[in-house]
Amino acid sequence: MEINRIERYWLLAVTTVLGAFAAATIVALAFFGIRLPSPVDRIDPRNLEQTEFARPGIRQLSGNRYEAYIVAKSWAFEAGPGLGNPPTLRFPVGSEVTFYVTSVDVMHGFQIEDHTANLELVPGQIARTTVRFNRPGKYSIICNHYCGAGHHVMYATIQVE
Ligand SMILES: [Cu+2]
Repeated sequence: MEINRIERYWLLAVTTVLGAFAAATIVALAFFGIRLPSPVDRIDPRNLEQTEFARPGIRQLSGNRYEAYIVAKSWAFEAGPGLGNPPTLRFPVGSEVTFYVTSVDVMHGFQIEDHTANLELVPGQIARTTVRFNRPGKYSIICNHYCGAGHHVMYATIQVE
């Protein structure tokens, strides 16, 4: 079969780009510990009472390891009582926090400023990501998925101290 010279260049270019993407993915997985966020489990968003999300909040597992259960709804992140509105989640420097987040109404986003946490919150699915907070500071959690009229006021704060 005869392949045109220009077509051959295009095939080579496309193969090279795809190979570079595959190599970058493998390097990210193997050396940088980057993991794709994946849904952990499903829940019925109309029936939160039966799930861990009935009491959102921060739980200390051991030492510097924490879990945070957060419910996203139009247009706020609910992270438990006593954290303010919008909530401020406080963690000591060096904490490793696993966030479990779900949405009860429409698609929302969950992105933590300056950290590699970026979840898409699909109603009925539990999204999970683990973040280590090594630097003291104030970091915003924002909804980065347009979710309606109050989207721009949907945020929370993480205070690392
Ligand atoms: Cu939004």
